[in-house]
Amino acid sequence: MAATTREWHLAARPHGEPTPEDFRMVEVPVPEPAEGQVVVRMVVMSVDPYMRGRMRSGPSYAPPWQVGEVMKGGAVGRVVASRAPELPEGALVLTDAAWRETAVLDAAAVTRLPAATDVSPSWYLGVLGMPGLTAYAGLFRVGAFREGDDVLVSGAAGAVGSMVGQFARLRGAGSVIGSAGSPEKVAWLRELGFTAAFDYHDGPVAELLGRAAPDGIDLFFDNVGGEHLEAAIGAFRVHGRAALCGSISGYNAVEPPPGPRNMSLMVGKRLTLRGFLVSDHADLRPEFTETVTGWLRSGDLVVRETVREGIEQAVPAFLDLLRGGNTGKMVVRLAPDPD
Ligand code: NAP
Ligand code: FER
Repeated sequence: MAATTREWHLAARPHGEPTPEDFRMVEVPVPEPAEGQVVVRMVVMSVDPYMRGRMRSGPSYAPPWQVGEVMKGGAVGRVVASRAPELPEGALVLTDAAWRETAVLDAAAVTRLPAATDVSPSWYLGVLGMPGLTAYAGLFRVGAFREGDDVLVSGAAGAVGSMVGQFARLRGAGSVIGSAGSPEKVAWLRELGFTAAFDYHDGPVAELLGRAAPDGIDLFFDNVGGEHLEAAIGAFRVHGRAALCGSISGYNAVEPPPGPRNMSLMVGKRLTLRGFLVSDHADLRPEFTETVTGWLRSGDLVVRETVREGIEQAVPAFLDLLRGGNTGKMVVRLAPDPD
């Protein structure tokens, strides 16, 4: 077993866009596991937009990372030594203990996963994990999706957005319109079966949306906020609904970004704009897993990932994620897949 592990610490709280200097990689000893603990070798770790919020001090729904301490985040790992009978060596587990190669964890703090079969371990960080459940809960419960709805998804080529658009299509949306940040992403959205897609860099979002959805939209799944939200409010039909999932266009902002200037339309259009957190919808997990596993088995759902290799790449992967360097879920592979 490795006597030391490399791990990433928060070095400084960023002002605006994070830089490599805000992080530090350190090598620390791996302690001996106590009774009831396991040693977990990480196979693949997640980098996610919400982590930008954890770099900030101050009140939030998630506790901030502490300067000088290891950062936390989702990962799938393999038990390489065990002092907990319920988690034998070789077991595959989901943990929130990554940004490191090896961790000693209480058995109660990890979730055992099925042995690797036709499911890639990284899918538990994406389509079958937190982002997939976010898409499912946000679209079907928060957004109250109905067959025939014309649906707009911002951040549509990302981990959450690419699932939202496909889930809507599979459940009989009237149309699915996606917005993303490059021509390649737009082309991929068309391959996925989106009815229309545009690159939000190509002009004012309201104009691009007006062309993509001239008759308006019923439901908006928003990952981006700002100009996208204003454009959607303008494009809504009466009784339009928005599931507010994220507002990544403002995550690095130093001043609060301007709000939509057309909120007065909400009254006449009788709009519902509803924010949500995936953690409030854990009760949907069994239904979500069954439905999405079915779509994966039938080949109806396309999964794409952007995979970086090695713990050294974790920070560059995170910085790239915030700038749109990923298509589908961004993950960092730390060890070969278990057999
Ligand atoms: P992701 O979409 O895979 O990756 C982030 C994407 O954001 C980038 O690929 C980039 O794509 C886009 N982006 C970055 N800056 C942007 C800007 N200024 N304007 C428009 N797009 C920008 O990430 P994810 O994990 O699926 O998360 C998507 C959203 O869901 C985030 O807002 C996240 O915070 C939110 N989220 C919320 C919950 C919840 O419980 N509410 C849970 C999970 C995720 P482009 O190339 O298209 O710009
Ligand atoms: C969670 C609730 C919300 C969580 C992530 C989020 C990792 C993400 C929120 C965001 O990106 O805005 O429990 O778990």
